Parts: sequence; C-alpha cells; structure tokens
Amino acid sequence: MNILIIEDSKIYQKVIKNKIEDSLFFAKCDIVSSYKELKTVNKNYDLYICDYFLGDSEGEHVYELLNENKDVILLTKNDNLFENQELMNKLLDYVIKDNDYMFDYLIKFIRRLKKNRYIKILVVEDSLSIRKLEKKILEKLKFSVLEAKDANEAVEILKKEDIDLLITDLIMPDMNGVELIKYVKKNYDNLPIIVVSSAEDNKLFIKSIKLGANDFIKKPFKKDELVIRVNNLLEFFDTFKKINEKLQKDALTDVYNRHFLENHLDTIFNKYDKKSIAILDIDFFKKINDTYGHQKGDEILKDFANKIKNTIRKSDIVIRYGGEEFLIFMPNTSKEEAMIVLLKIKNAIKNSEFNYTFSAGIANEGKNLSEMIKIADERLYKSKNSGRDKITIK
Ligand code: GH3
Ligand code: MG
Ligand code: MG
Ligand code: MG
Repeated sequence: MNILIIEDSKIYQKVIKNKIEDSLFFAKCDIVSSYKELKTVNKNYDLYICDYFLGDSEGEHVYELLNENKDVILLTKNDNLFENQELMNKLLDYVIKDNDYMFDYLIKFIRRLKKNRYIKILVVEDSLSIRKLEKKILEKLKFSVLEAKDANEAVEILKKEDIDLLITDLIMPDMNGVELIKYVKKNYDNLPIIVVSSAEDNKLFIKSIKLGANDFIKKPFKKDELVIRVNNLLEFFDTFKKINEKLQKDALTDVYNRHFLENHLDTIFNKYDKKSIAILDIDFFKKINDTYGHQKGDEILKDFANKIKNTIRKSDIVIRYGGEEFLIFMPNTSKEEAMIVLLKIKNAIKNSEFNYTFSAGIANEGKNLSEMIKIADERLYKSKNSGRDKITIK
C-alpha cells in the first residue's frame, strides 16, 4: 500500500512514517511538506494522510484531493472541523492530533482497510435511500457490499454467497428483521449481525440483541457510527476466530487436539458415508525419552506430525489423540486406501533424521465415531502385541 503523508511538521512527518512502516509490512510512505510540493506529485497513492493547515494552504489541498476522489485520512488539532458533516462524509476517516494513541488508532484503521477488501457485507434495508447510503459508506471503506430490499431476498443471497457481516433493518414488509435474525442464528451461527432501526423501536432492538444480534445503530445515524461499529465488530470476530483456532490446535505439533475431536469431529464424521480412521502410536517412545531426553522426544513428535501432515490429503484431518498417539480421519477412503497412506508415512519416516517406528490400527466399521475409534484402537493393540512397527486392518 502506497501512502502519501502531507504534513508540514518535520517531527510529525518522521513519526508517522516510522510508526506506519514499522507496524505495517505492506505500507510504504512518501512525504510532502507543502501544497506547492503536492502539486508536483504525479504518482497515484492508495491513501493520503493529510494535515489540514499547511504553510501555504488552509485546507484547499484536502478539498482538491477529495474532489479527485482520493482516499483521505485527515490529521488535525482543530475540533471545529468535525462540525462540517459534508467534509467528514467525504473523508475515509479523521484522527485528532492531541495524544499518542492517535497513532495506534491510525495503524489499526489502515490494517483494517487492507483486510476489508476480502470482506463481504450484506445490507438488508427496505428504504432505498438508507440502503444506498449504507452501501456508499461501506464501499468507501473497501468492503464488498451486497444489497437486499427485504428479508426474503436476504435469505436467497445468504444461500448463494459467503457473507462475513449482516447489517439489517428491523421493520420491513413481509418477514421482519427479527425473523431474519432467527433464521440466521439457526443456519449461520457464526455470522456477525448489526441491526439498524429507528429509535422508537426500542422493544425490537432489545429482542434482536437477545436473539443474538451483536450490535445496534439507531436511525438517523452519522457515518462515523456505522464505520466504528462495523470495524470494531469485525476486529472482535477476527480475534475470536484466531483464539478459537488456537484452542483447537495442539501447541507442540500444530495438529488438531482432543478439544477439536470432542467438539467437532462428530459432525464432520456424520457428513460422509464412506470413511476410515487410523490411530498411529510411536513405538517404545518412553525409551526414546529416557535415552535421548524429553526435548529430543518433542522433536520426534513434531517430526512425526509433519510427516503425517505432508502425506495426507487436504480433506483428511489429523488429531493428537494422546501423548505420542495420532488419529487420522480420512473421508471417502476405504481401509485399503488408508493402508496406502500409512505406508507412505512409514516410508517418509525412514528418510527422517530420527530413528523411530510406529504401530497403527485402521477401521471403517462401527455405526458412529466412538465405535470406529474403538475398533481402530483394538487393532492398534494387535499391532503392538504382534511385535510393533505394524499396521492392522482386520
Ligand atoms: P509402546 O510401544 O507400547 O507404545 O510404548 P511407549 O513407550 O511408546 O508407550 P507408553 O504409553 O508407555 O509411553 C508413552 C510416553 O510418551 C510416555 C510419555 O512420557 C511420553 N510423552 C507423552 N507426551 C509427550 C510429549 O509431549 N513430549 C515427550 N517428549 N514425551 C511425551
Ligand atoms: Mg424499514
Ligand atoms: Mg507408544
Ligand atoms: Mg501411547
């Protein structure tokens, strides 16, 4: 992202440039110090960060950039400018130069802007003018925006498109916003929702939040309100997704953990008619630990997990089932095909820098997940009892 900083204070220029480039690997900043210098710039920038008063301009340069439809973030100490709603509406955002936190806000905002291109928002609103206003504000922030004039249309769009955020009116003809929220909660549980409605609809607001909407905005709203609430909610959900992913992964080997197995594998398991499960357990691992130390043991566990990950298909799932025990779920796979996968893993380990073997059991019988696991586990023990370094499928 190419950014032009327009600022007459040498100190501010440097601080802004350094803060941005240090925090955002994708950002590259150039600097101009005056309106005169700005006029000599013929390059197009993705973003203009502008001081309002320059030595040779009392804001004219800002209006000029806005007239050229440039993306401008205004930096200013002058609070009065904020009364100018027309100017505010044309800006991407503004930052008040009165404290150090402004840089954190600025950087967060730019980082968000970069991510927004990949975010699809569905706006559901029966009033054409409000719908267009919401769309315009959101598109300025680089979001992809889809529109629905009523809830039924929204349902159709949700079926076809991968929507990241739903913004919905509450009072609409036919199906109202509350009904839409019920539908979304049932079918798209993790989709964030913001409701937008007139202040008189207090009862409906409360009802929609109780049903699971994440935030609300009262009409008529200012541009800032919509921007801040949308950005904040998306940031929150990003963090939530990251934490959730971490919770499901094993820290040492970066494969799924028991938590994932217990909460999600059942649903995935039931989606497929044909499937196999393999359980793999490293042989004499206790001895490896005792002989070479726990750290070496950890390295071997990582090596084993990597060999498995590099061998299986994208649709297969690996889980660290116990200390040195891994479970592989293989959809659309027969026992014989699963056997081939495990032989490939065995082969990969032969070329590893570490010297170890594993035993395994494979199953595709059983009427549910826990039965299939039980059968695979019994076969693993057959492999162990018949001398280890073996794979059992019957
Ligand atoms: P077998 O061939 O019968 O499977 O023998 P084994 O020694 O591999 O099996 P056992 O279940 O007796 O021992 C497993 C060992 O794995 C004991 C435990 O200390 C070790 N272990 C479990 N988790 C970790 C880990 O995260 N890191 C390391 N280094 N060792 C672990
Ligand atoms: Mg309405
Ligand atoms: Mg073992
Ligand atoms: Mg074990």
